[in-house]
Amino acid sequence: MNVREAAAALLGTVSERAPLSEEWPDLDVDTAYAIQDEALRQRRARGETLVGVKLGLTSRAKQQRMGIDTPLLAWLTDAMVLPAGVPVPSLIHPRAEPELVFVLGRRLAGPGVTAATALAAVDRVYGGIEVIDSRYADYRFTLPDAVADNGSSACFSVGPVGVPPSTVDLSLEAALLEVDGQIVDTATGAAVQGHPAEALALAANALAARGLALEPGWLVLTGGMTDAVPLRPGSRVAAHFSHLGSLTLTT
Ligand code: 0L1
Ligand code: MG
Repeated sequence: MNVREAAAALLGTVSERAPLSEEWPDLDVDTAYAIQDEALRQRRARGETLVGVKLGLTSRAKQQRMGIDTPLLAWLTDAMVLPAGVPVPSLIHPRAEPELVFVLGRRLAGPGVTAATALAAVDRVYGGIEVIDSRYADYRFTLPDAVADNGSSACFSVGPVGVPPSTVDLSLEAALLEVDGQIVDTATGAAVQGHPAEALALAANALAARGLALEPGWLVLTGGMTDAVPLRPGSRVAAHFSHLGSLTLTT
């Protein structure tokens, strides 16, 4: 299997499959990002538009759940945007997680980006929910597997309230995660690398190592604040943020 074949195979996966690393045992992280980039190329060839990036595995809750302590980056396209009120499409085994979402006002290029310089490039911050859907059975994978799978991305929804980042303390911004009316988890922005701007800086610096930058207008999902919860048929998952409003996903 080569990079192009792996990207096409993962893009075409509609039910659980074995981790890529089982048939490609020496798959490394750099090759996995090449697979991710090739999958983006194939998505664009079929008409999708790049709208930003997501970080994954930026909180301890997520790292402990997945047994991987290295954050990852993945691409977001317009096909992944779930407008308010639109039900989550049928997926393999979706899980939902609350995230803080930045919209960039200007280009942010590493290396050497700090949390402060990162935050200065942000136009607005929103609350959001990401729906992840690993193509791998039981969400069991190595870091290269998850990178190749574009960070388990499926779709995401951005909440109704966007504010300039200077108007809220994002380390203290709280999210309550609710499933069918029950609060199942809580976290503040500090769960994400100490401050979500640290995750944004991490993204800019990691992209710089690949000769890329974060572009104006891009969305940046900074990573699940809590562990992700299964999104079962008929259930409602809501995230309530302290200053950034609420949003609800249904199936
Ligand atoms: O958004 C995420 O945190 C996903 C990272 C990839 C691993 C996973 O499926 O949790
Ligand atoms: Mg996420």
